[in-house]
Amino acid sequence: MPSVRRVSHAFLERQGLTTVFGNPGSNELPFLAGLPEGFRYVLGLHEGAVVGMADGYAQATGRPVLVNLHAASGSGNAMGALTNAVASRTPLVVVAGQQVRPAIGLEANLASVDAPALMKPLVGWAAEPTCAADVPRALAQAVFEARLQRRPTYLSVPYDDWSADADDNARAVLDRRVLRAAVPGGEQGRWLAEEVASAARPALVLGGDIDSAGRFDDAVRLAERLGCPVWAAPSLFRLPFPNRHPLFRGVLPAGIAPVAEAFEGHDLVLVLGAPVFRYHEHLPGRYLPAGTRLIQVTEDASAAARAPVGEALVADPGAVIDVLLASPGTGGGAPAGAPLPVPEPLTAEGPGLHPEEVFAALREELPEDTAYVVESTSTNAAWWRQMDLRRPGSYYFPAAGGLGFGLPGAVGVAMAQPGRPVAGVIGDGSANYGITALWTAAQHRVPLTVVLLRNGTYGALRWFGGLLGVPDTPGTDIPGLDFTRIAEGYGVRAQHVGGVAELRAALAERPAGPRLIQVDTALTTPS
Ligand code: TZD
Ligand code: CA
Repeated sequence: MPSVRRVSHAFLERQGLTTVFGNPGSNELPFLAGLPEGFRYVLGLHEGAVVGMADGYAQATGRPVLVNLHAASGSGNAMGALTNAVASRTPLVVVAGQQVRPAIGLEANLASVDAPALMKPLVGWAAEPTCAADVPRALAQAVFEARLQRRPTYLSVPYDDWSADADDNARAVLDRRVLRAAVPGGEQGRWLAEEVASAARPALVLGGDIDSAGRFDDAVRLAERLGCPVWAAPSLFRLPFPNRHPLFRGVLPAGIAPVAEAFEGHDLVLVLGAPVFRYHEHLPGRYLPAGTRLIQVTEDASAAARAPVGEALVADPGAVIDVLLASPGTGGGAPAGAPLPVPEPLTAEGPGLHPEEVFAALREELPEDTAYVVESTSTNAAWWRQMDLRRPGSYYFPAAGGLGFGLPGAVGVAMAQPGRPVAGVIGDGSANYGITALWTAAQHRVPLTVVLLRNGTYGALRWFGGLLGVPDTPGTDIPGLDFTRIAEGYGVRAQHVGGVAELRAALAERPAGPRLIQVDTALTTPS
């Protein structure tokens, strides 16, 4: 009779989860023993980096990815990174090792006392199988739940389970398939098309889910057909629309009152693939202006249920785009004009470059199809003023605002898309939360450019301190960090560039593996 381990490996292979991001301990070794040939174990040196890399990899491939963590301690280290994966709706399947069954109740060292409860508020589903024979089925559920809910799931497995026998019933999971249809019914489709067709001044709000679902180009078609303005939803983690398209109005501000202000004059706001809304700064006010209706289309049933305003349809927003494109009443838009021009980059006084000068250099020196993973918080306005992103999958940002996604995420995106240029744009504060991903990049020779913006401070916090009326808090400056030496310690070649010309010359090089370019920048404000 095959072992639970053999059946589980075979299941993962059939489902295409053969790249495993992990950091193991003793509890996990019995699962990893005898991994079949086609598997690749990508070792990360800290669980935050492990999850960040897996998140980037899963987002860029669009498929569930297996994450292997050590008991409660490793799972705890991963928790902050999981907040981002929840918000970006990334299907991560976390399998953690547990002590042997007889030792859990005793709270032996490395026993995770109530493993599912530890993770439950974050993940979409968490369990520890009630007996060894149930492990393959539970693993299958972890994969299917992650795929269906688009949310991380968590399975804790006592390590003595892996060598147990798997009977015929346990093997039945090998042939399982779980499919989903998320196309709106005919009546719902007609209702939506009529609402959109009869709106005098509709507006579109697109969430990151549109890019995750591969509907970036379809969203452009829809907007041009409707001829209506397009915003990206607040707290954007992926770009759903070309940012210099003449219909694009930018990313909505993440506050209640300013969102309502932006919608002034529109009778219908159609939100596709986003919560309503992921606000940040608490700026109270009415949710919508008088006379504005809102219809939200999302696959995330919880996001539909918790929205404070509007009507919602739980369906695949991509399928809804198809319905609207096929509906005769929704035409009327004029062909879009040329992309909006990029302004001259601002310059800074003093020694550091203005972030706009850095981003102008990226735009002009890196290939047009570069995928950017950004975690630099005070430079947001400068970023959108300078960049010209026209392709799907061009932009990733920590979805819940938890730092530590950027650098690992960039490594994961680059591993997922070996043919596409990838750049991480990382602040000197952010870099530290996921810095160990540099080692994995070096070991796997991941082709990746990390542009490290060093302004010596937590710039965004300084700005927030001003907004909150507490400008003089401790703990916001980070002098004395040299990322060229840190990177070299992890095996990544690195250089410090002094000025724009040196930066541009460095960016024009195309090394085969990872490299880090550190540039000193001036402090600017995020908006
Ligand atoms: N810890 C974690 C895990 N996530 C966070 N978001 C923070 C702390 C708080 N935080 C921000 O929200 S922005 C920021 C911190 C510490 C500063 C980031 O500094 P940076 O970028 O150097 O990366 P800027 O451009 O200097 O702001
Ligand atoms: Ca900084």
